[in-house]
Amino acid sequence: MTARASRRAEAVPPGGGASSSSEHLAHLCALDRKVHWLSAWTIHHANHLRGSRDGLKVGGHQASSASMATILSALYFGILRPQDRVAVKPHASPAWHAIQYLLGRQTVDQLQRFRGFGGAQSYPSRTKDHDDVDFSTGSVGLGVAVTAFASLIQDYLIAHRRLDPSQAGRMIALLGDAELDEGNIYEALLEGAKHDLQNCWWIVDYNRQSLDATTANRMGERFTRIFEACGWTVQTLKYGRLLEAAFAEPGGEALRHWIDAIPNDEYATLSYQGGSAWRTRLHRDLVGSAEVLSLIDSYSDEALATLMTNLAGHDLGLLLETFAATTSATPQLFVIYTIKGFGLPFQGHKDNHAGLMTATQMAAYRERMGVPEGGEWERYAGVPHEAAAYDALLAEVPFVSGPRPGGEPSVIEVPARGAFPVPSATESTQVGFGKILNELARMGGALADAIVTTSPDVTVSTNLGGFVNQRGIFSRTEERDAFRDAGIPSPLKWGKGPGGQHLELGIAEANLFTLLAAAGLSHELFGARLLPVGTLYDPFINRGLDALNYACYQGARFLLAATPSGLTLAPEGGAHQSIHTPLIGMAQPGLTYFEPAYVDELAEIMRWSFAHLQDPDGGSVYLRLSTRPIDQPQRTLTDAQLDDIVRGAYWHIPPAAHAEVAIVYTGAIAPEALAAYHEILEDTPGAGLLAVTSPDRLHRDWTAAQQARAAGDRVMSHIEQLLDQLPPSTGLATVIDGPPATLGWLGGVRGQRVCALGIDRFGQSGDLPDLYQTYRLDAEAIMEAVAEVVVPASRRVAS
Ligand SMILES: Cc1ncc(C[n+]2csc(CCOP(=O)(O)OP(=O)(O)O)c2C)c(N)n1
Ligand SMILES: [Mg+2]
Repeated sequence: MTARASRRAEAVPPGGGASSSSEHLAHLCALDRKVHWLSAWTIHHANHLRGSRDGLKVGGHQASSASMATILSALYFGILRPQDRVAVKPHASPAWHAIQYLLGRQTVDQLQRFRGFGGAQSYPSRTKDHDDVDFSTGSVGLGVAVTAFASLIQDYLIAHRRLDPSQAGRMIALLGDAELDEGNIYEALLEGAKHDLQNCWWIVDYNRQSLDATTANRMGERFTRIFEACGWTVQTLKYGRLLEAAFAEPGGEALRHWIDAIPNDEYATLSYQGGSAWRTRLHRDLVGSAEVLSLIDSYSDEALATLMTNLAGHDLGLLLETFAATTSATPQLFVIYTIKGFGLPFQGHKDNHAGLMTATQMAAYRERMGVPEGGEWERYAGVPHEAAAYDALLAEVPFVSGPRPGGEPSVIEVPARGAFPVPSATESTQVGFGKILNELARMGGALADAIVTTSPDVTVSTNLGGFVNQRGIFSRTEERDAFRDAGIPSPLKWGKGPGGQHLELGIAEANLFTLLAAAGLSHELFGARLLPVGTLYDPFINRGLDALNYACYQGARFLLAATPSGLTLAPEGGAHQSIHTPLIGMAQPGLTYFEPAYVDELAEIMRWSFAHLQDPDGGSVYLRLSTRPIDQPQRTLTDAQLDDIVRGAYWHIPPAAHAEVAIVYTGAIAPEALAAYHEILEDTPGAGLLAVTSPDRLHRDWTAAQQARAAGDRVMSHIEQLLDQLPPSTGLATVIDGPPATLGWLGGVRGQRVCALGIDRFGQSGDLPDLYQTYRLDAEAIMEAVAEVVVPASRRVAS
């Protein structure tokens, strides 16, 4: 080895750029080393030291954390301001928690319980973690998209003068490169382009590895073209300053060409193998190029390995400079080259995704990081300077320079009972929904002003038109309605402007739910409460289901009106008829499902919903509505009945004490239930007719009462109280335009016989009489169900 080679042999640690000249940068590099160390140690502790009671692998991603740690350090220690919001690549959560720990926002106890009960969560969680997660992540792609919609909501609040422009933050997503395969990212990208997205950064940890293997070659350039086509600025950061310096030396250009051209998997292989493998390969490929080979040979093996893996994502100084220089509001895609597992024994190995260092490897890593045994959790163990220097630096970090937006949101009063219009004699719940929103818009006040409606290209067909006509469509800039200007009649005003309260989306239902997630967190993200109301066709809930789940998981608050629904969509046929959505509504945490039959029920449910959306213990609401016009009961509901409607059920016609049977119905099938009821009265006098407005609330209340009783409380659930009015031998015939299981469980409440009607196969086009008959939802079928529970089939067959 030459003298020159030994001079170059100083290994550059993780985070250390070649030009870490200033003391400040040196301190930051030391902190970045702590992030690398603490994230690896947190995972190691959870897997190897905490002890296991169940034999399950605890897991955690040392390689993915190491890949992104320096990007996180640059952002949190130098770039972010309190109003910036970040969605962190889910499996880099240990690195993020380590940073919060260094900033004094996370405890050792939480880190020590990482992935354990009550400890730091595996993937950042707004609701479960204690250290102020901005956006939950986990299902890759969704955390990326939500930042675009949060930015749109931020613009909305600024335009509505509910957020000072000086408080505008950057909405930032940190993502893995394989995450870029998720289609929902491109749906959000297109929608963002339509809404003139700004203040949004997506930062790709471009390690060219997915979970399974190395990823396809040269995708970076393709992503650039896609994003640029959508109006984004793309900044590709490929090499660190060590490599850039080497490229500037004689032979350096050849080295750049070589490294630019090497396939991803071969680069990864060499990164794993280390110095001598690099040398052998470079000699083989560059044979005859004396200049470059002499450049290469001026490095020791160790220094060569350091040089060849000196990618931009591990150069803290370069990252800080690049981010700091990015001041434009134009959305930015940063493609930042990294190595998965950087600095760890399995760096670059294609199988490193779930790889864990062994105890021996961890001990070696500890030594390399200068951390003494026993000092593993110490904040500054292994740093070269006095703790006070780091304390001072961290206290000055811009991210902690002021309070974050949010705080106690205002509570908006909801209208009193009876404030909504009386329905027409015959009406559908969808029309009723539109009229109620229309009336709210007309009435004005804080509630109407807080509502923001949105729909994926079904605004008109889900009856949002009345609200939109009165409140306008949102756009940061004024856009005139060309049809109106031309004097062409249209029931809808389609002009747009900054004061508009409707966000029109393209047909991408995942975007609807991701927008609802962002808007439904507005009070927490921006300190300004919105009451988002989204509409879509019920069958297309499936289309955005993961985004819906994501919105609920984060605790977002919104009202979802899914309409029309069920087989009752008759002529639209099987592709549009929603079958299993009631079970989604029942099973989805954070979302309360209602399916009223009548508009007076709907009015009370909507009133309750606007309060529930704001209740700290509340949640979101899903209304499953219908376009089927049905005769509305001419009645004035009592307060007790209105309470029961919201609790999930009421006796539409109360049973007599000796009732042999009760018909139980949910939703638009009410006329068939009523018709069957009148038909059976002669044979089964005293029968009851039970209206279930929310199978979900009923069921949750029932299981909650069971739990409470297990804990010694003497409580009865609402459904137990209602069914208590029947003799235990009374049979139940249930019917819903949805899965029979939605109501079938009612038999378990008091051990009653049940015959549950509903849909369990795909529908088809037809009119209601044909379809209801074919799928056994008509009065005839309900009467047969009654016969089944009054005289069980076994007895009928025997007789
Ligand atoms: C929707 C979804 N599908 C699958 C997974 C499982 N998964 C977690 S990370 C990952 C791949 C990660 O690759 P990349 O995004 O490049 O991140 P890296 O670990 O390389 O930094 C997969 C498939 C997931 N979390 N979410
Ligand atoms: Mg990757």
